[in-house]
Amino acid sequence: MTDIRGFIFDLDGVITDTAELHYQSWKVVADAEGLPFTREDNEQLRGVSRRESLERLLKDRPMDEAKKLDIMTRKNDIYREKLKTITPDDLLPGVRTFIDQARARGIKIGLGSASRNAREVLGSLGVTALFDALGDGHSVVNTKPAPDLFVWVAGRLDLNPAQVIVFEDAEAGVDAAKAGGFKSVGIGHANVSHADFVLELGLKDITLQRLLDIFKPKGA
Ligand code: B16
Ligand code: MG
Repeated sequence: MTDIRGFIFDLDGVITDTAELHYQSWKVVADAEGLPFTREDNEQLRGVSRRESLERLLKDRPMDEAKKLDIMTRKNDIYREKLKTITPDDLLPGVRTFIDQARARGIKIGLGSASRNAREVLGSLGVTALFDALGDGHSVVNTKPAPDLFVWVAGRLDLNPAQVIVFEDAEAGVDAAKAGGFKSVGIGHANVSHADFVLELGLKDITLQRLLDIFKPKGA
């Protein structure tokens, strides 16, 4: 095992909770299109791209590309309006302290979010400057559960995956971390039990030192 030199954080569900805003936005367009969509359905959209979200929402219902683009644009316009309400108070508990402590220890910090709005959200949260590398929905072609986004961020941090812990709230995100050879911490209790370690209550539930101890190489 290698010493941990970097952390890559997912955004929605790890640093802040935009899932409800995604839900409300998809709900408006789903209702307008007569597509059934519930909060439970929304859980299946965690961590997956906007396009994959629409595909899951449609299930097997056929739709031409122009219509899909129209729906994705409408959803995003609504979502971006809602993002205007985000402030530093929307950081999830424990996040700021955890990242500050990690930086003080020389651990490099990356973002690995599927969202194309991630930079704006980080800015509204007032935490952009804490990140050494930002990977978002514009960074790579293959989205989670492909490992590409996390590998791209690790490259920017000049680290190997084995030196990095990925923090993820989504099944697809933990799958991506594992596929890339990263260590993983699952946040929450929705389908992340295959992570190396699970924090049901989020980053407020652990100190930096304890987490590093958990991932310390055996015998070190
Ligand atoms: P956008 P994450 C993901 O964020 C959300 O969990 C997911 O619900 C959303 O579809 C995806 O971002 C794309 O977002 O429409 O803003 O590009 O968890 O990867 O930070
Ligand atoms: Mg997420």
